[in-house]
Amino acid sequence: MSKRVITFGTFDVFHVGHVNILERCASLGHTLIVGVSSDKLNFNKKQRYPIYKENDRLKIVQSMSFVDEVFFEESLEKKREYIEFFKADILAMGDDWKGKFDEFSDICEVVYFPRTPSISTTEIIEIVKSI
Ligand code: C2G
Repeated sequence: MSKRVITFGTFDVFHVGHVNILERCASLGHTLIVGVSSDKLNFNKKQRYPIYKENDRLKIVQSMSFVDEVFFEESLEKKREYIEFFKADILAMGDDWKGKFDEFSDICEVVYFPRTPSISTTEIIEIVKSI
């Protein structure tokens, strides 16, 4: 059966860990929908804006061959609405979120993939700062 997969993320300073998770998410179904968190959501969450602006982050994610649909995730509280609106059969995330989205297992399958080790946006920013 053809399945619709949804995932969420900031995807700031896009790196291979982001490619890997999107590739893994895509492998679960025939359509991959990605919610890219808005600049405002990030500011509210972390009191700082991402390095890349939301339109650029969205464009980078959209350009991946295995991504079919993108949208801005405006609120962390709207996951259920997004899952229902996009008719997702599966919600897939990296395992730093393990258990956090199990509440949605009444409307879709919830899958967590292992994170790619030794790379993160925070680490890249720290390395660049120290050069
Ligand atoms: N990721 C990964 N391996 C890494 C880094 C990130 O698998 N080395 C995954 C994360 O687990 C996540 C996705 O890449 O599934 C996006 O990560 P971030 O850009 O850090 O986004 P995040 O802060 O997790 O935002 O509603 C939830 C938020 O929008 C998620």
